[in-house]
Amino acid sequence: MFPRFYRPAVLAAGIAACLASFSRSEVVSVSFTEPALDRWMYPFNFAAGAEARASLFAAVNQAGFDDRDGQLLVGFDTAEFIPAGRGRLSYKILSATLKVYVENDNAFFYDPTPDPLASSFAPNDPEYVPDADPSKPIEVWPAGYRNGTTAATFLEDSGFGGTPDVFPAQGARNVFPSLLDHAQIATDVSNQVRTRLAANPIALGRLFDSDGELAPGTLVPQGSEIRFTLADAASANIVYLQNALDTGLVRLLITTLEPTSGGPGGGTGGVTYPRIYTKESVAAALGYAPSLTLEVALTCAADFNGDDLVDDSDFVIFVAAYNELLDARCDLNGDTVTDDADFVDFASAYNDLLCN
Ligand SMILES: [Ca+2]
Ligand SMILES: [Ca+2]
Ligand SMILES: [Ca+2]
Ligand SMILES: [Ca+2]
Repeated sequence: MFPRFYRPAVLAAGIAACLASFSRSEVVSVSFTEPALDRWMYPFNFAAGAEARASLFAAVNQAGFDDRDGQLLVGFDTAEFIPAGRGRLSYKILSATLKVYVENDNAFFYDPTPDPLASSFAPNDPEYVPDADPSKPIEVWPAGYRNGTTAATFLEDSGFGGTPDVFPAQGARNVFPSLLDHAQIATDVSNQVRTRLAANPIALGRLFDSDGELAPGTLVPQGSEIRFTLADAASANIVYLQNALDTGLVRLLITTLEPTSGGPGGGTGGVTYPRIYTKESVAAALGYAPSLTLEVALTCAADFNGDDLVDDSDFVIFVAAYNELLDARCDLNGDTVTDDADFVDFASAYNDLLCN
């Protein structure tokens, strides 16, 4: 086992390689102006895939319903523009931005920061902490699947779910927001309040109108853009996104823990949760469909930052994953962990310097 942060002298030898042969690997920039599929994932959505909007809300601790009750699934098929099947580590995601648009007007407040999970507990719970700012952030998560469904087989109009854990709909959904381990095994976070499961989404939505980013705590006007920055090479979720490009199927779930106080799911009072335009909305013609913009460098596996070189910058990224061990970010031999075997592969590529 190499000591953590150990850097063998042999690694320095590659620096002298001639840059005259430098040739930039392919960088693909593509914008999808609407998704291949978008679907309101709610057990009583009887127009699956054809609905013009999706309500995002929670039914926290309501037996028979998931904590994250109303969710929006969005899917983009990327293979036509970004060749699939090159191997996960060939895809260096330089930027990835998902945008969706708010359908309702002044119904909820802009919360751009994470809320503690305990702020969703019952106020009489000993672990409850108050929410420090109004509303809940809007989150995007990797999609996980159950009941034999997959990203390839679950279509916009596919069935919501299978047999529920608790009638009528708890724990039933075929597609769910997920916490992924290093082997990309998905755990459903739809009930993370009642199960007290700590997990982080890929990103929180930032909200913009034509004047720029909204001020936190203000009511959100209709037509506001919800912007998710998906790519952060330091996040373990980068592995999910790279796998998605390798299969050509990017599938994401947008959800919030904002509870219903009206509308579907019970309760009284007005709507206090976001509603999002789908591609079927009348407004889609005005550009309100969910969109995805990607910039991806197709480079060699050990070039972790996608600049076509395997150098010290990549070593820094390697060390971060190596120190986690149960982390596939720099898993060059495909066994789901980043360890000494990967270091040997990395050192070889480092000594070559140029991707080949
Ligand atoms: Ca749809
Ligand atoms: Ca809040
Ligand atoms: Ca590099
Ligand atoms: Ca490995």
